[in-house]
Amino acid sequence: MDETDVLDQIVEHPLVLAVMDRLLKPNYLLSQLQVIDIGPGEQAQHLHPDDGFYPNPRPRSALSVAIIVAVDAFTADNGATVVIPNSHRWDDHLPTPAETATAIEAQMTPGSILFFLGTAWHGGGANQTNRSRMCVTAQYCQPWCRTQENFSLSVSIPRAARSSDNMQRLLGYSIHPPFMGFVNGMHPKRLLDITE
Ligand SMILES: O=C(O)CCC(=O)C(=O)O
Repeated sequence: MDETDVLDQIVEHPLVLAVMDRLLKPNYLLSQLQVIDIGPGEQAQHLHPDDGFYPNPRPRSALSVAIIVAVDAFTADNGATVVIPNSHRWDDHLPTPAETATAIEAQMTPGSILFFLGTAWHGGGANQTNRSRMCVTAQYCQPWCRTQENFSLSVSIPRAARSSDNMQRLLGYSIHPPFMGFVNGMHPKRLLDITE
């Protein structure tokens, strides 16, 4: 078992994929997968949109969608993620102090999921407690975008071969029509057949 196998069930949870199916084009990709632990006394993270590194000017449709799954309860004082409502519609400006003041905390019970578009301004909150606040976060992007983590290099072909069809698709064993993602002129899943 690899270290992140346990997270597959979150990445490909039917509820999560159902939302991604609505918001992204077929054969969207897993862009990033992380565990984030905000320790006691940590200051609030700078607010940011997750897909800001794609240079296309705003306002625009989101090129990615994020989930944050609470492992610990998210509370007002332990670093719950804060999100600025409607900021996914903004142009390229930075949040003003008045806009920053409208950010709301995503208070969640363990196991709850926060979904937000990659264009939405958000950040980890300040942890004013003496216990850490852990979450699992994943980002999914349009099938024509470059992913943040290069999963086609970091996940071995044998490991991909024993993953589910959904995971294989999310890791890049898929084609965005007419032929983005091909390998040697063939569908990339052919690589997995050869391994088997
Ligand atoms: O941990 C969180 O609440 C948010 C983290 C985040 O937005 C990030 O690391 O980009």
